Amino acid sequence: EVSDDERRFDELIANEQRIEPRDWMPEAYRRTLVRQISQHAHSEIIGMQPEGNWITRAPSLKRKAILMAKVQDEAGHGLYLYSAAQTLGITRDEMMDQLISGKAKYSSIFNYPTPTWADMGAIGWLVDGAAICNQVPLCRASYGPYGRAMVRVCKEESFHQRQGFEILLSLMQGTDEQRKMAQDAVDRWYWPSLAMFGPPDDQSPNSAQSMKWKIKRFSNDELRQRFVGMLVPQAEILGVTLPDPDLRFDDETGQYVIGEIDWDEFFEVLRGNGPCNAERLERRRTAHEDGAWVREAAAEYARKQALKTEV
Ligand code: FAQ
Repeated sequence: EVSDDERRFDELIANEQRIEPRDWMPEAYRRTLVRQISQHAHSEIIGMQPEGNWITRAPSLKRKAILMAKVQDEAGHGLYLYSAAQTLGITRDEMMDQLISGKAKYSSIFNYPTPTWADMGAIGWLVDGAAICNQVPLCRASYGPYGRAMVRVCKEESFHQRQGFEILLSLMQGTDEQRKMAQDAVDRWYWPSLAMFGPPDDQSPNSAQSMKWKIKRFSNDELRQRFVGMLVPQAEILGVTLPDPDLRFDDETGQYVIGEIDWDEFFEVLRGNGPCNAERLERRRTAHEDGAWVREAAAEYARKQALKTEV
């Protein structure tokens, strides 16, 4: 027996209209959104660390200013997304507890180290490039606050992607040593950036339902394909080699055929065993504890302001 509420929800989805916070929604839809949006928010916040590592060592004042702006954008995206998740009934404290206790997932990509300056280029080009491919369709997600948040986030991500490309381009026009550094960073980030799109479609338990609900618009493999198609001509311009000897364009299907992704490595990273998982979480935990006084002061200020308006 389908209730009136449910019928209306199904109609909104079928008509490409948006679900808003006060609308009735199935519990599972709410849960899926909280899961995806909070993981996305956590990714932005943890994602500040690999690049934060280079702010004090950027090679020029200009590079430093740009990198600082980018990392601040990521903080903004995180807060924006936490707010979107809060419209679904979860609190910021609950989400933060899930993150620092290690229960919450965040993107696998941020558990890899950034040993050289070229990593800033590779992150911008590959990681932000993958983020854009994944997030542009999310601008049309059926849940209003999430879709609208994605519009602004995507605009900023495209600036991030270009700044990464430009870092790599400068290095590739530099000395042999700089070119080697750029290629080495691309070699290390290429495969993990392909894994960002999530497991292959036949091992993606959430995809089918999320696509029915029009949260996701394309499957993980479809978006991965689109990403590789975007990278190939850009790699040519840069003069870097994508580290996949099996990569080729298949004229029959009109698609790129890519080599085998190391899914064992991906699932190990998800289990907490990537090269930097422990370090990333520890950093976040310490920052959270060090910031306790700010939260207390803000709460106390709010309490006093409320008292003032009462009299
Ligand atoms: N890492 O059934 P599916 C950025 C999990 S961009 C970790 O396919 P779904 C910008 C998945 O959660 C990065 N876990 O799941 C930036 C699920 O586990 P669960 C963030 C992953 O949700 C750039 C399980 O595997 N972007 O931050 C990953 O339908 C530079 C099964 O997977 C987003 O979050 C992974 N890579 O599809 C910042 C985009 N992939 O929850 C700083 C929004 C999958 O059942 C610097 N999210 N899992 O326990 C999405 O589009 C989707 O959630 C997917 C996964 C596509 C990530």
